[in-house]
Amino acid sequence: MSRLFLGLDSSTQSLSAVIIDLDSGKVVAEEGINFAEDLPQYGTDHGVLTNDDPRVAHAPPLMWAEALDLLFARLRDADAPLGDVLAVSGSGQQHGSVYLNATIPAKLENLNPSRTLVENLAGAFSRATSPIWMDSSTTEECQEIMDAMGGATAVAEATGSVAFERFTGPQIRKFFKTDATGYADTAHIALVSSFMASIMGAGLAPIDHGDGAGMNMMDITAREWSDEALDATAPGLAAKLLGPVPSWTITGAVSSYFVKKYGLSATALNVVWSGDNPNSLIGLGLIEPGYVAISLGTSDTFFGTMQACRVDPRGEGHVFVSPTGDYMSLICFKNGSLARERVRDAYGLDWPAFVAAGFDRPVGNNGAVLLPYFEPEIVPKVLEPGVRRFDLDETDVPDNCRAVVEAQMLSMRLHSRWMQVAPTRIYATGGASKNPLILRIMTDVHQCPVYGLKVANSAALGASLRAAHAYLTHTSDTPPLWHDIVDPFVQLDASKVVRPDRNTAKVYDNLLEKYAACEREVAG
Ligand code: ADP
Ligand code: XUL
Repeated sequence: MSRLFLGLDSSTQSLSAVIIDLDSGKVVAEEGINFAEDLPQYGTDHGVLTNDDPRVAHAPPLMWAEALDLLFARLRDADAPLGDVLAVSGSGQQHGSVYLNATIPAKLENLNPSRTLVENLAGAFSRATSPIWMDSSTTEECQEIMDAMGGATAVAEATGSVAFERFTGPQIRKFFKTDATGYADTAHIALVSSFMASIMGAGLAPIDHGDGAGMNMMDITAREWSDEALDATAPGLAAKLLGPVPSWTITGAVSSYFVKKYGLSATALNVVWSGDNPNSLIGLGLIEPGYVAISLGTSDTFFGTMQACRVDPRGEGHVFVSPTGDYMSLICFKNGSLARERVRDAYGLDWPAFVAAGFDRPVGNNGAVLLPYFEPEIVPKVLEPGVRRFDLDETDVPDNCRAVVEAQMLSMRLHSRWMQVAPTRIYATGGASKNPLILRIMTDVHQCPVYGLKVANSAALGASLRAAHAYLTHTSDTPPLWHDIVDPFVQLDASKVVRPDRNTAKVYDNLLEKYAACEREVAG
């Protein structure tokens, strides 16, 4: 038997697909479209439209639709087993929003396979471009929403996060304030995820709980739109939204457009999409509280599953809903690889030399602390960039290499305390997760085993696993177990696990106190 499921991932720079075989635990097909390279006519730089105002970041939603046509054509031309797929779901970059007029439902229901998606959807937008997560132009609107709702903490307690510039509510408010006619013409506001799910399912698809939590509009515990938040955002907003619904909701069969044109089965089910972080949580197998991922990319992110809804009192972290129905936390540290690279480059080193230098110093580096705010930092909030050293001389190369990594790992430990989840295993992913110095310091600072994970496209994989879970929930009498679905796809290489040296615990407990004091001095 082989039961196949398709997962799509509409990210900032690309649209990708994986088809998994649930029974063999294998990925059987994979394709991708790069927006800037494959769709240059949209004029984006890495998927984002350039703007004179550096705070503004928008993307053309028709580009995402056209990418869907290109991707399915590639899958079909590569003889991917589209006809055997039982259910489809997807992942969208979080927070981005699509503004549609009253013509959209009819257009979705009548997608004509002899025309392209772009031709089919032309004229359906009340706003030509979509603000995405990189946009930081809504500071004023964030303040207005927080004022209307009784302050930052009140917004965080109600919606899971304080008002953030990139979150959808402040973005909607800005649109309402700057283009009242466009806002009035908007019959429906979708997220990137629900827009793509709407195309796949031939009708407006609801927003799911996971992505809904990234809007500053959903009551995080009731999992309903918060009337208070909607009122603080823009008038008449409830009528323009669909959902929020559990992440395993099936909207119906997939659109006949994809059946006739690309060979999907007419009985394949369309499952609501979610955000990229909730999908990655599943793609990395983070389904138990205490399993945490540290993704070491351009920025570093720290995320994991939580059973209780706990909101960060300092307003630095986010609470989303996990696709399992639990909660998930996410903290984003901007100076991740960026800072490590800057230190490495300052001393003219390559990565092996950086690693050797760091290992040359003792655990705890005799109390040296380096605060690596090469760029403004999100956590802790530091608006004015600057590097600060305590008991550390800039000319001591090995000390600086070790200090930057120790500071970053201590920062993660300090700023994740609010979750009240002691990690029992850490999955390290991203470009820097092959660095042995970073893994050693990570395991010792957190006193927790670290597994290096090689999951290429965790968001698309997570979407395919969510499609499988929704399908099984829908078709079987007994609810499926997430472990049964996820475990075969998350390969832990036991020989590569890095285990903490218990003798280092005390050193890092002490250094954490010192680190926190240094941080307080700089970040307040
Ligand atoms: P993103 O998804 O943000 O594009 P990646 O997960 O691809 O990022 O990671 C890219 C980063 O990985 C680069 O910024 C680079 O500095 C870092 N990196 C690559 N190799 C190493 C290494 N051996 N040690 C530390 N960092 C590394
Ligand atoms: C999360 C966030 C990004 C986007 C794009 O809050 O803004 O991770 O989801 O990847």
